[in-house]
Amino acid sequence: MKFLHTADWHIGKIVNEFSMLEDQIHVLHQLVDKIKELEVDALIMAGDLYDRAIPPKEAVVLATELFNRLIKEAGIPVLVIAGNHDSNERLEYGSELLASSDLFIEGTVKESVRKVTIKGVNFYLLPFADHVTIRHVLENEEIRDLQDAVREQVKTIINEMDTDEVNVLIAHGYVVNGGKDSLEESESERPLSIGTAEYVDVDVFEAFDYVALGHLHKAQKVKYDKVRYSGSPLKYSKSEVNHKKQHLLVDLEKDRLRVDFIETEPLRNMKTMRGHFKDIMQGESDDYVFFELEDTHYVMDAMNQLRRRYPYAMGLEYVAQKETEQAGTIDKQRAIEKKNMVELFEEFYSEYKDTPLDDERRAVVNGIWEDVQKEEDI
Ligand SMILES: [Mn+2]
Repeated sequence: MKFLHTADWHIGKIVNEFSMLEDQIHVLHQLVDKIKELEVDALIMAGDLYDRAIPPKEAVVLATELFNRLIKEAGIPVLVIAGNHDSNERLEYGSELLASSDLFIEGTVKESVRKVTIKGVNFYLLPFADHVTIRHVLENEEIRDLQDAVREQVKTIINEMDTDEVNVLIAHGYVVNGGKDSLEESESERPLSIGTAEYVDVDVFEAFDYVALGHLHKAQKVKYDKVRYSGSPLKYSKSEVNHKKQHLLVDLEKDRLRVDFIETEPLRNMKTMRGHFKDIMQGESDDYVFFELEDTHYVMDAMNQLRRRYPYAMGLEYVAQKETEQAGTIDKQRAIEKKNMVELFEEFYSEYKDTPLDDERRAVVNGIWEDVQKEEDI
């Protein structure tokens, strides 16, 4: 079985006021062209098909075109799950009927995880949902966070799974090796939950032969070769400029895994440019550019001037100023750390009252401070 693992298409995404649609049309149609040349048995889209719960109509048109081409022209089944950016219910529209046309879209969480078998390989489709929703669906009050929830969902799969067969899980979220530090994140991934742990330990997925993950925009594996993020097909934030975007071609049999990387050419690259304004204005580019100006003084109307030579200028930062500001803050912080409480109070008093602290008052403050310290010692 050979399948293509992709994720995080985020169709309809807007980055710093630039619509990515043209770029997505370019790169995703190119991907379908490549798939037609490769011998592939299925395509996986592991969540965040769209960027928003209600995608713009152009985004829906593109998704439809791509699915049509994959199924009718390339002749392969397509497996899609909802990510945290998708609307679970909307994504699932017509899903039961589409399944008979080889388009498998799993949007909402159900009591049992949907299984699709293609050429003898079982694919389990686990759409993204928060732990409260999963707790409700599974009627399990012991579920306290996302890790509990996903563990319970995986249990229901494993109970019915034949481990002699090849089993693939498709999921969306943070899967970690020990802690979240094991992952390389990007700015364009939205947090999954506020207040509770949002990550799932990789060992929850031990029983599967391959785990096709979505959510992180940088391609990476998690602890094992068989647990992978494909990453997004395009750079979607400044933090992604150094990523190498790719799609994973997975060749899988029982106890044998080979992963190859399929590359597509973007319409425009996304990059950062650092330097002085006057030097940068000597060049030009049709890429998406984030500028890091080293000038110490603000340049009048800089962005508009830059856009004459860089029509896709995305952002502008004065790095030299930022660095001096940061250095200034650090110096101040260090100076504060060196002072004792009475000195700090003296500063506060003179700033607030606009007059220095006299000896009599200093004695009072000293006395209070000594009492406080005594109490703390007890
Ligand atoms: Mn996501």
